[in-house]
Amino acid sequence: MFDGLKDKLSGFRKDVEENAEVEEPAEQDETEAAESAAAESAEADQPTESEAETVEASDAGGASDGAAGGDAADDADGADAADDNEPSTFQRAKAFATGRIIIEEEDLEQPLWDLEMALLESDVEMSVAERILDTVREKMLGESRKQVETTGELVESALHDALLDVIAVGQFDFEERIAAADKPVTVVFTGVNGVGKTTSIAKLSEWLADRGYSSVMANGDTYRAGANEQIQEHADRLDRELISHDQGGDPAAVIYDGVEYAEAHDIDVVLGDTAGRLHTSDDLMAQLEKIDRVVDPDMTLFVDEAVAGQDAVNRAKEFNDAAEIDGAILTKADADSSGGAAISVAYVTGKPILFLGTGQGYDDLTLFEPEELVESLLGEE
Ligand SMILES: Nc1nc2c(ncn2[C@@H]2O[C@H](COP(=O)(O)OP(=O)(O)O)[C@@H](O)[C@H]2O)c(=O)[nH]1
Ligand SMILES: [Mg+2]
Repeated sequence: MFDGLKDKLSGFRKDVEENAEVEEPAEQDETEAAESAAAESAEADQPTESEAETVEASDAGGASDGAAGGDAADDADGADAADDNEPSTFQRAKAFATGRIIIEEEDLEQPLWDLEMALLESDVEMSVAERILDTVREKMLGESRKQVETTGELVESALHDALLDVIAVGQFDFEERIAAADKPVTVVFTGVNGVGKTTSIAKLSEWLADRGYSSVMANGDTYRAGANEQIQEHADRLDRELISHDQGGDPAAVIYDGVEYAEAHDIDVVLGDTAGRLHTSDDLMAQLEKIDRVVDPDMTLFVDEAVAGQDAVNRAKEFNDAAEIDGAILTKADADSSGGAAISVAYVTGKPILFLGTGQGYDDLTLFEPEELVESLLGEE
């Protein structure tokens, strides 16, 4: 799951690590020291060979313009290796001990550009990619930089915060919401055809049963031939009640019947399926609007497939605009390596992803945990 994105994020870490090494404070101090020593020796005109400082100075002068020349340079060469390395190693150790890693803005430019390209290639929505970059830049260059031991850690902590910031938008505890709501709780599922709405209803029915909640399914997909039979099969297998009308009937009426059934039989949750048609279809949107009016669902969940990437993100936005959603279920995450939809949907809609579909079995529904996802994206394995 999301392996492609994982690789790209670790590519960014490596990029920054390579660039940052050049800019550690130890190296800067050394350069400054060499420069000021060189200036002193220029004033002194003829270098005195006895002092280590002078050896370093003539060394630096020789490297830049060869002005030191002559005997002094020859002598300096002999002492070169030892004297040149010692302060640098010492200072570098000191820099690591204090945990200060200096990363200059220009060192981040190329890695950040590469990261942006990688995110966009992974189907992360543009505004989401930009937000991630802004956070990473701010965390890595800002004053509030944490004390960390390595550049890798600094990158990881910046990426962690940046990803969590966009992924965790609007998160709430689904089970708590169900527990707290007056029963029956009516949940309506929207989304285009073939993305896994009906399967997700069956899975969620099972997920709820595992937590002690009873549920009834109501087939508001009165549009598609065979829809009743398909959901009936799930209901039979799971031993759930299904409320359905004939094909062509009024979806709002079916779900309304589902609510009445739940009230009469003390059922906790009504799971209302709807027809998946083009999100641009006025007819469908009118249907959803009627369901909203007649049934007044407690929750509307938008379902789409993670593998649809950018398309799923766009549809989430459009469905949310047409019939406001409370959250999303991303299916087929088991087949998705890009991870773009999983990262983008919440930020773009302002509504959280609540579940991931991770296979075709009834148990293949995982509660979406932003922190867990971020950790797995940044994980080593
Ligand atoms: N691999 C995988 N397949 C899924 C998942 N969810 C649904 N599917 C499959 O996607 C297809 C369409 O699902 P369906 O529930 O009929 O979609 P609907 O038209 O939105 O109701 C079916 O073959 C499902 O088995 C998932 O999480 N992973
Ligand atoms: Mg269906």
